[in-house]
Amino acid sequence: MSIEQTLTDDEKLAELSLEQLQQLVGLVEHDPSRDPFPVSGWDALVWVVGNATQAAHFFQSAYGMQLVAYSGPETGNRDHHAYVLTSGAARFVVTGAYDPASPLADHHRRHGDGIADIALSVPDVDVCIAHARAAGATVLTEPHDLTDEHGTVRLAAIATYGDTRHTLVDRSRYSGPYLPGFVARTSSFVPRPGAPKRLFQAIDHVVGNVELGAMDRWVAFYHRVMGFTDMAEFVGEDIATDYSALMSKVVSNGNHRVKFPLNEPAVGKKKSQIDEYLEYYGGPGAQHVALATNDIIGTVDALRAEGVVFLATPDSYYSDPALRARIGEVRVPIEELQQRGILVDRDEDGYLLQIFTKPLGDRPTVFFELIERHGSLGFGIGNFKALFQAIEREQELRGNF
Ligand code: TYF
Ligand code: FE
Repeated sequence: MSIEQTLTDDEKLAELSLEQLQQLVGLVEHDPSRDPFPVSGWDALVWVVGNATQAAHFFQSAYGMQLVAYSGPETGNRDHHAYVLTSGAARFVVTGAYDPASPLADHHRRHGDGIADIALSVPDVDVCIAHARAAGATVLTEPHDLTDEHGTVRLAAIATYGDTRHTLVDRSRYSGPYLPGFVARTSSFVPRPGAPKRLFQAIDHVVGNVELGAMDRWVAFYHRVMGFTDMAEFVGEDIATDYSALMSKVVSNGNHRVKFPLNEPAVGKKKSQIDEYLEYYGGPGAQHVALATNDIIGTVDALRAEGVVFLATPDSYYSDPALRARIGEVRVPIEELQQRGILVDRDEDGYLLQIFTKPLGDRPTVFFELIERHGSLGFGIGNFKALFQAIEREQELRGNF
């Protein structure tokens, strides 16, 4: 068994087994000794928002996340607030400016609420940075140690699309709640009686939207700089011109924990949803985060009870005989999925259940997907038509057509 087959500390803390991760996120075996840029998994998604204090509350109250650490003016950080939240192995860090002159205030002015940093866990920060630099990447932060009484974390950062970065994190010599400078803090939030213990267990994928004509360059970046490889699913020009108004390819790291679909707009009859994103985000950025759950029914019910709004799926989707024939038997009656608007897709490896929220913030930019995998390693290509029609209905309501 290779070291990549062992669980990350976050996964151990979340009491996830290898078998569960294989099902949840499609984890595969991988030999890191021949990988030029070994990545173990996700470290954190770092959000910049207009009001971190309230966004942290929202991620606890609606998405059932646990507050585990904090940094802010009371702890000596006079620039911003940062709340660290977890759900299973997934970690979000929600940041917002305290000082009006904070760079986070500028980030928020330009982009609105969004994901500034897709931080990845790596066994050797220096090896990754040496390889990335030789491959022509922009190194934003050189490798350095942060130390406190809990130990040492080694970090560095490289630039990716737009103003987004990948911080590379080795926390193998650290036992604190997040990073030096943070204090442990727990939720004062009391979950609703009967709510599931966790609404999601892990991050499955994070999608990037890039400019027209830039998708293949970013795919090549992830190959050359980070040693990622292509996954099978893609949307080419043929599908794009018919209805999707986007093209898409997927890259992943060696063990498939980290999967990055990359979208670019396609010229269609109407304004592409990707163009709408680029206009409102002010350039390329993270479009959606897919959260892996082992009980999408319970999760969707709990989220709806807290006021989360999902894209609607028309009844015609479920009565379509072609879809019925293709998906066959799934673990729940189709009526259960229909009641909730959950989509189904099947491929040669198995099936998946998925549903999409409306944009999280004030701008029509970042949103969530909930995904429950049963063998399928895909992204729901069979649902693209129904999904993109639903997104276009929303676009039309916003007047962005
Ligand atoms: O990650 C994916 O590829 C799927 C489908 O704007 C998707 O979740 C692709 C593009 C998009 C919304 C969903
Ligand atoms: Fe997705």
